[in-house]
Amino acid sequence: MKTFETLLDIKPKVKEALEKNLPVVALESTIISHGMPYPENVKMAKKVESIIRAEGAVPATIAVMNGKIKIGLSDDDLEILAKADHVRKLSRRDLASTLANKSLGATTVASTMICAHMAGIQFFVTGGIGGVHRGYEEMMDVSADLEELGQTSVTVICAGAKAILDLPRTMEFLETKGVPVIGYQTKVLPAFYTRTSNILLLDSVETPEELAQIVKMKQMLNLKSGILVVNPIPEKDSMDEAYINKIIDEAIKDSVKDHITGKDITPYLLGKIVEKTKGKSLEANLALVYNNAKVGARIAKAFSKLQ
Ligand code: PSU
Ligand code: MN
Repeated sequence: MKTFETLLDIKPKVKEALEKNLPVVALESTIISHGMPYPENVKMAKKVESIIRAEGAVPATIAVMNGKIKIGLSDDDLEILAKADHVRKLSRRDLASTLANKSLGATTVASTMICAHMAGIQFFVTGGIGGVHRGYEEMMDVSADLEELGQTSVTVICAGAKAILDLPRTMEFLETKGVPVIGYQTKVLPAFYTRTSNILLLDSVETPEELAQIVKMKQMLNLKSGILVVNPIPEKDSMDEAYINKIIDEAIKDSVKDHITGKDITPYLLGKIVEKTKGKSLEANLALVYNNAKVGARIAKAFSKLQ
C-alpha cells in the first residue's frame, strides 16, 4: 500500500466504479466554497453530480475533511463546504498542513488533480482554471493550476480561461509545460463567459470518442502531464463580450485599490463580477459548468470503453 492511500477516504460507490473500470468524474470544491455565493453554490454542486450520473458516470467531488482526502462527498459535506466561512482554499502548497491540522479545505484545480490522480481518477470537470494573471510582470502571479497541468496526468474539462487572466501568457505557459489544449467543437480558445477569443488552438475534436483516443495515446506514451479540454459556454448562455470585459476591467481596478493579493485574488474578482453584473455572470457560470459536466462525463464514458 502506498503511504498516501491511508489518507484517502473514497466513497464506496466511487471505489466500486474505479475497480470495475467504469467512468468516474472528479469535481473540485473551491468552486463551491470560494467560487460562488450560497445557496447557488450548493445547488450547483448537487446538480453537477446529478448531470454526471444521468450521463452514466460516477461523480466524485473532492475536499479535505477531518485529516482525510475525501473522494466523493455526501450532501451534508457539500452543504458544509458551501456554508462554512472558515474553509481553506487549498492548492498543492496547502495539502500537507491542512491534513495535519485536520482543518476543512476546499480543493482548487491543482489540488483536485493531485487527489484525483492518487485515487486513480482520470477525468475532472470544472468551470475555469487559474492562469497567468494580468499584471504578471509586477506580481508574478501564476496559478499553481498551470504547473499541475504540466506534471499530473489528469484530463481537465473547463470552459477556457476568463479575461481576468492574461490569456496569451497563460497559453505560452501551458505550451512550455507541454500541456495539450484541445478545443471541444471549437478551433479557438473559449474565454469562459464568452465562446471565443482571438487565440487559435492547434487541436480540436468534434466527439468524446476522438478526445478519448488522445487521452489513450498520452497514456500509452506514459507522459505525466495533464490534458486541458476547453469547451465553450452554450451560445444561449454566453455573455456580451464588450459588456463583460468592461466589468472585468473594473473588478481588477477594485482589487488593486483594495490591495488584494495571492490566493484571495480569484475569489475576490469572481465575487465582484457577480455583484457588478447583478448575478448575470453567475447564471453564465452555472450554465457552463453544467455543460462541462455533460461533456466530461461523455468523454470519461468513451474512454472507459477503450479499456
Ligand atoms: N475560476 C472560476 N471559479 C473558481 C476558480 C477559478 O471561475 O472557483 C477557482 C478554482 O478552484 C481554481 C482556482 O483552481 O480558483 C484558481 O485560483 P488561483 O488563481 O489562486 O490559483
Ligand atoms: Mn495566484
